[in-house]
Amino acid sequence: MKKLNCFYDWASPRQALSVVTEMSVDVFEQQGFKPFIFENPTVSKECDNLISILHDGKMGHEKVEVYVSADGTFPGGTMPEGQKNHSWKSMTLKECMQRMKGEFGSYFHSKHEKYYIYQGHEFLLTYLPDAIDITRYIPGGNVSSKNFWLSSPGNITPIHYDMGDNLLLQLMGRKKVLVWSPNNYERLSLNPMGGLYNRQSSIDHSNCRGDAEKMLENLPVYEHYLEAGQALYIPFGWAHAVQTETLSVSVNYWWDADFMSTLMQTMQAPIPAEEKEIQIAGSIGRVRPELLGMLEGMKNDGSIQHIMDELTAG
Ligand SMILES: O=C(O)CCC(=O)C(=O)O
Repeated sequence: MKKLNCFYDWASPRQALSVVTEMSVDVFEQQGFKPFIFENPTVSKECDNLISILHDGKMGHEKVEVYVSADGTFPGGTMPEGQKNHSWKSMTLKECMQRMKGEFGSYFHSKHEKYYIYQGHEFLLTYLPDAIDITRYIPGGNVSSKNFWLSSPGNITPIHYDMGDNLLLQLMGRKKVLVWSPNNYERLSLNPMGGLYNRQSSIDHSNCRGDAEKMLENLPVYEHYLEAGQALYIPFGWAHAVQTETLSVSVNYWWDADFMSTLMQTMQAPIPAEEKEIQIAGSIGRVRPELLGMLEGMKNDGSIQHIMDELTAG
């Protein structure tokens, strides 16, 4: 596993995330729409019984789609047809747990393969205690999807960004999470939306002595070990990578980023034009490479000034 993990070791300098214990919809704004941790003791208490919920009774008999990886990595996005290292397989949750523990029924790719209930369907959340539901804190309340994640130690979700704001809530076990600001798109070599490897980094993290080291060293990164009862806010467009440290259950909630209104507010804010794209990328964190390119073009041809004049008129 050491070989696959190397990019986690090199990313630096590490920054700590701020932790809030009192949550409300206003906290996102107070935190400048940057990533932060919400720590909730009620949730961790509720999670004490989770392992028996997963093993026993009806939940264990539910059929789930399991993401199977021959190399321990679990990339999302659109991958080429015929990917030999990755596939999806139907099985019960109980069988998935048995496979995670090494009690195989039959092999899929290799005896080293790993399993992930990856973005598992939201009906699985109905088995979980009501008290874990933190969607009441989501600004606007427009949750676009709720997902269930069951992962064994060593699984890696490589560097990528998502299309919405996200709360990733840890219910059991521990995950190591790295989060990069949108200022670092180029250094992270992120593929654009749509097309192959949609929003995934093309850094070959299995090539430890090559690209990964060069591209990630000296790149500031937020690092956090997400423990049961903690939720991580990942704003739209912030790249992240996750390594499961111990048998882990998480849920996540994606909601629509209020992207256009944030962009408008930033464009109208009384700051010099040349600082605007830094503001958008850095403090607000809702930007993507296409947008930076567009803003750059608009700055050069003076059209941002024209739009700002129109927006602020009257
Ligand atoms: O927990 C993981 O392995 C990946 C989670 C993730 O990428 C997300 O919530 O966007």
